[in-house]
Amino acid sequence: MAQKPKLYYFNGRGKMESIRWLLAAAGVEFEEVFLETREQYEALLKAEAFLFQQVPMVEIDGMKLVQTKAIQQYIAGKHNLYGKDLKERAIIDMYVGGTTDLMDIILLHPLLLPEEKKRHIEVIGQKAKNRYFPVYEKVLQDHGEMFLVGNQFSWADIQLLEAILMVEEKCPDILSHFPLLQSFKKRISEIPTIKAFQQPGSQRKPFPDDKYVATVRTVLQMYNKVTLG
Ligand SMILES: N[C@@H](CCC(=O)N[C@@H](CS)C(=O)NCC(=O)O)C(=O)O
Repeated sequence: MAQKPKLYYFNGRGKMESIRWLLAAAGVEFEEVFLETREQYEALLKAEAFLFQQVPMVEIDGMKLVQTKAIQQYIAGKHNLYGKDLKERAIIDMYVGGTTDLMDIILLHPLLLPEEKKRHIEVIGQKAKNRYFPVYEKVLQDHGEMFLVGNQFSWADIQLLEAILMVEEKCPDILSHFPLLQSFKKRISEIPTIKAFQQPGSQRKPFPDDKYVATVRTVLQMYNKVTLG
């Protein structure tokens, strides 16, 4: 039996969460190694576990894969979540690029100074409402299928659902202007593997708290302030 993929990251969302979503949606069981201390991270660096001295790293099929996008493309391709041809893959990459950009804005949130967080939530809501969600609403309207690309469930659908849920955590009414995204969310959430990943006790991670931020800062020796500028 093939070994389960092993994910090396912090015990929190960050750049690994979309990889967890992808594996979970594909119905793949995985193991996790959580970085908790500087010593553990340095030992892994010394063992040359991470090609560019960075995580996420995923041990899968005899490889130690790094670079989030490369990891996702491999998993999506392997599990038939990456379109039927080169054109569909390009469109999936484009849609995933949009949701990644939106989620990258949200990833900053826990690192910001407390006095900047309220303004940042407004930025998240405004970017979702005015830039990203209208695009996916229009795609669903024009394309007229159950899924974003072709007529087949793909990585683009998984990541759009993840992005919707992330924005809703900070801006609960965000979908009120997007009826097709509302039905999309409902439909995709019903897919059994996705439903299971949203149940308590799954390997899905909660919104980062102060403890998570402190661990990341200690392990990476990252003591700089992050501000909205
Ligand atoms: N381009 C990489 C960036 C990975 C990255 O920035 N990882 C951070 C943690 S989320 C890290 O390991 N930082 C340590 C460092 O850069 O020295 C990817 O997309 O995976």
